[in-house]
Amino acid sequence: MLQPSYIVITTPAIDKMRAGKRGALIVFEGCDRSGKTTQSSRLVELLKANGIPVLPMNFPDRSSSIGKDINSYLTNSKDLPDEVIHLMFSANRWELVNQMKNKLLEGTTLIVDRYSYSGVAYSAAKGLNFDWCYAPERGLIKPDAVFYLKASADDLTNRGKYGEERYEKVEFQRRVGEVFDRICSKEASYWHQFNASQPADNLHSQIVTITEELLPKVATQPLDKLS
Ligand code: T5A
Repeated sequence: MLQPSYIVITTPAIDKMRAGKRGALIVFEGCDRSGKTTQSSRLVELLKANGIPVLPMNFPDRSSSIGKDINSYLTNSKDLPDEVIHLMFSANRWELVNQMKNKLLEGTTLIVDRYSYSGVAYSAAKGLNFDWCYAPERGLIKPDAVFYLKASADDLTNRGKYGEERYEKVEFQRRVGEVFDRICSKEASYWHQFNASQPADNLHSQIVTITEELLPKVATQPLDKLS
């Protein structure tokens, strides 16, 4: 059993992870301010404390040149057509696909704050065609699990700093949530939905339970692609 981050332990499951097996690709998704950063950071710290090789990632990765343009768009200092920014978000993931693959095959678990599904949800919520939005994501690495933090848009507006970036508007977030719900029902075999309005500690415990089962299970499975 994974222990709280202040206790470092070794169990058969962890020994197996250390034996050259691949890492897991775990993605956090949800509307703005749903608690993805809080929960993904806590999971990273827990895995590290248990000696499991882990790397946190987040999309958009604002450090690359594409990422810098995305940042200018999100902070309203640059305008781009919806189709263009959509493809830039996707390109921002493709920039890192080889690095992600290598890390996973080396045995490192990746905990990723937003991925392809955010790309689809935010652009489809603007009115772009769902299948068109999904097309550039095909071929990227398929996550082993997606943790979907779901809360009402009204609840999330009350959280710190809401409203600073381009998409942080209640009506828009409601539409984004509807697209996430649609993806969640379609991809139910590896999506796990959580009530993001519950206390962060409860949420963390539920996420840990699923992660604990997932890591040894996927360690011997080949990587899959989004199709
Ligand atoms: N986007 C992204 C696209 O359009 N296409 C794409 O392809 C991609 C990848 C930036 C924007 O880009 C869009 C989506 C976004 O609009 P971002 O940088 O990830 O994406 O921005 P946010 O989702 O807004 O990320 P945030 O860091 O702002 O929110 P988080 O990570 O969901 O939430 P977190 O953990 O920072 O928590 C927010 C607040 O809530 C509190 C925290 O303390 C904090 O104050 N909180 C809770 N409060 C009560 N109960 C809980 N359980 C709580 N958990 C956290």
